Amino acid sequence: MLKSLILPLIVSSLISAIGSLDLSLSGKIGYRAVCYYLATTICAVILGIIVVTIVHPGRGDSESIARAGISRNVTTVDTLMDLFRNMFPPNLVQACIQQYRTLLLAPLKGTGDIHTWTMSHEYVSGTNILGLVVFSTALGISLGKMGSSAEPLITFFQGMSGAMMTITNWVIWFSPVGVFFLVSSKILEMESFSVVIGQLGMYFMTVLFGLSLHGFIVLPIMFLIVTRKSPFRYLTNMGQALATAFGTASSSATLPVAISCLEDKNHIDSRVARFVMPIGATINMDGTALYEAVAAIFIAQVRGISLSLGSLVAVSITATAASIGAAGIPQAGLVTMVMVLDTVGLPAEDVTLIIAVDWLLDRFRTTINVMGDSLGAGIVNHLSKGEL
Ligand code: 7O9
Repeated sequence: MLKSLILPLIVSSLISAIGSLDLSLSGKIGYRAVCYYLATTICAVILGIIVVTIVHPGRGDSESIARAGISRNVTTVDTLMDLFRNMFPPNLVQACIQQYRTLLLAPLKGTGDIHTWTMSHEYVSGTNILGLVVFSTALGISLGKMGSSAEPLITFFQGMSGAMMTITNWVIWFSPVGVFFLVSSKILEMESFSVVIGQLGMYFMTVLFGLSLHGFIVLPIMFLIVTRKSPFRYLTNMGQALATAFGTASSSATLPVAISCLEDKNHIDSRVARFVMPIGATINMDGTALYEAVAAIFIAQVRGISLSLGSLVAVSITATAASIGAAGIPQAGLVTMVMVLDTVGLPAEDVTLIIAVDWLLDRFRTTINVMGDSLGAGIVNHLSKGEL
């Protein structure tokens, strides 16, 4: 139910929020939000690298961990270029259901030439959310510039956005039941908790420790310093959104609930919440960035590869890029992880080492992602108060 609200909600919220703000003010708000996103994501990655280096969960006995094969021919450059190609979709209707993906085709047998790969592309199913966010932002900016002739359209999108929030408030009534069943079905699917956690226990705890440090210490301190208000009261008010994030493992599905908590319980200006949150859900993933850095270094440790300072820097850059780009990369989950592994020269199949606990860690990192977006909305709202 929440997922069905995402598409109309982000499009109408972005257009109406940006359209109803003064152009220079929406520029400032966007700039503040993006600075916060970058700063916190980089903090998360560095924190992850420090934690995984100190705890050192990988003990170099890769044979004890089961392996399976997955392969698709991709390069990091293609993956990142797909991100830019998805930002500017040629057809908006198609963007609602498909994403662009580069294909590398192996040389044909019998043609003599065994070195030339052909580049092609395909459209895979999945909403091209990045393209829609970029277009909605552009439309919002243009409406903001047009003055009174844009008013009917702004009113229309305000109505749409308001209606989606009304439906959200109905759906929220189901959330305790929904979260309960989403989590318990996963627990029942699991063979045995000790099998899952056993081999990967240290790794699991390392990620969890890193995420908690970031979510309960780094981000709240930032919030406290900037706003001088209690971050824990603020986060308690976000409880419903955080529980939904944990239950659904999806920051996009949580978006409607998060906006509702921000506006109704934390009294964030609705123009700020509806502008900043869809962008945050798309590009700001602190938990994911921390997780990818920890996972790559853990796998290197298991394989007995020691990483130079240069590789650590490379990991932090790709993990940051992967978390910013995830929504623009088709089938992101695995692909972005492979991209980070690639920078340290590890093979793609090695993601199978950590797949067993991914579904559970996904829930924790999504919760931190939503926490980061929400605290960011509070910080941007505080900084922009005078101008609003
Ligand atoms: C996690 F803002 C929205 F609502 F428009 C929006 C819609 C869709 C935002 C993002 C997306 C989207 O498709 N995001 C996406 C995120 C796509 C693929 C992978 C991921 C990464 O997800 C996180 C992770 O796996 O670490 C996490 N599950 O925050 O949702």
